[in-house]
Amino acid sequence: MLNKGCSEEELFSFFSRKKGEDIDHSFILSSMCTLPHPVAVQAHCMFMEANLGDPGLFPGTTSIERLLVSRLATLFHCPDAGGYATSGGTESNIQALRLAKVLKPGVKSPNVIVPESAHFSFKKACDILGLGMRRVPLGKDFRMDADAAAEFIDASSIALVGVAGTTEYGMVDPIEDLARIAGQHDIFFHVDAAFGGMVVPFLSRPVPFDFALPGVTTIAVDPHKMGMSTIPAGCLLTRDPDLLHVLNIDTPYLTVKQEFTLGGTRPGAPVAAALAVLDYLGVEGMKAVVAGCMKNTERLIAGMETFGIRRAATPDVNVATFVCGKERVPGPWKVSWTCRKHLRIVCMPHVHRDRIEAFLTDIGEQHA
Ligand code: 0PR
Repeated sequence: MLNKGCSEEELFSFFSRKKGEDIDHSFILSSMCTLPHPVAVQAHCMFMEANLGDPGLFPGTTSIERLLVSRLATLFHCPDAGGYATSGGTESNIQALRLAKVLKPGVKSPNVIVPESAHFSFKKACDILGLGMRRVPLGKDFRMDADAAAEFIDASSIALVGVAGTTEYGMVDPIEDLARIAGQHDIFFHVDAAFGGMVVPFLSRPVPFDFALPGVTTIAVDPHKMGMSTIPAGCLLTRDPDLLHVLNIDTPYLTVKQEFTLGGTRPGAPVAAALAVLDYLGVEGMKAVVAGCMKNTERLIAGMETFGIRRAATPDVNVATFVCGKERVPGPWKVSWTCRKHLRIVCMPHVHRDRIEAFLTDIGEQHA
């Protein structure tokens, strides 16, 4: 630490330099985060000091968290669902599996069944919770094979996981079939809709993935991805409004005497930001954003295919993947590569149509 503090000018010229070293968003094609919506930024700034970890001190912010849960619960066809704002998909997935474990105390060597495409946060969750992880292969369409999933379930299985909007290929698993299987086996069924939860409900032809399906126990959804909130904003929803209370531990000196959250001190700012975007845009506004992202995804796929670069999958959400060598992608663009070595591009709201065209032009020149 500096012995004598520095001037504001020095401080902020240093920060400006450092910010300048970050990648310009107009070249970021690999991220599932995006530039926050202006109303999210404004709301975030209003609630900078709000700590949801001690709700009695911030009753207004706490009611915003409840509103956020209720908006998402309604969107997911279960207005009375419970839930809370998490730091993102990782925390939501950890907490969902923690719930599943606590609900089945007698099981020796418990295991969970996840698709091969599950996000790496499930590996973290299983490590922390001491759970075995059984990875179900994907079908040719990059979706979890529901019949194979059923085969993996045994007496030690405490949870089944499906993904709505996979990280790498943007697929929605056959959630309807998985929900039925979960119901037949009376097993906890968690849907990781961290990405797809803010996309699928706004598609012109939404596929079923939420509480409308009776077998779904919990859903993870991240406003800090397609919800255009500030970071960190996630949400875990439970069909049973009281389910989270099984995780309660005593917090004697706080304004509430028990808590079920993973974090202690929790930021109110991104929660206000998440609600701001939903209320400002409404369903119509979100549909327009999602339609734009899907159109750009389709244009990107069509454009790449004119250069003979084949799609790896036809995605359900705005993630495009290609059979393409690394040498074909020009320098300034930040793209990513899947485990199967496919080029992966996420058409987030900051990836405007002109950026897609600029990328295609660059690829085309490389190709010529
Ligand atoms: N579930 C799914 C389906 C996800 O795609 C992700 C993250 C998570 C859970 C975990 O969410 P948190 O990272 O919020 O805890 N998916 C992206 C990924 O790992 C996150 C990301 C975002 C990565 C921006 C890079 C980046 O620049 O690829």
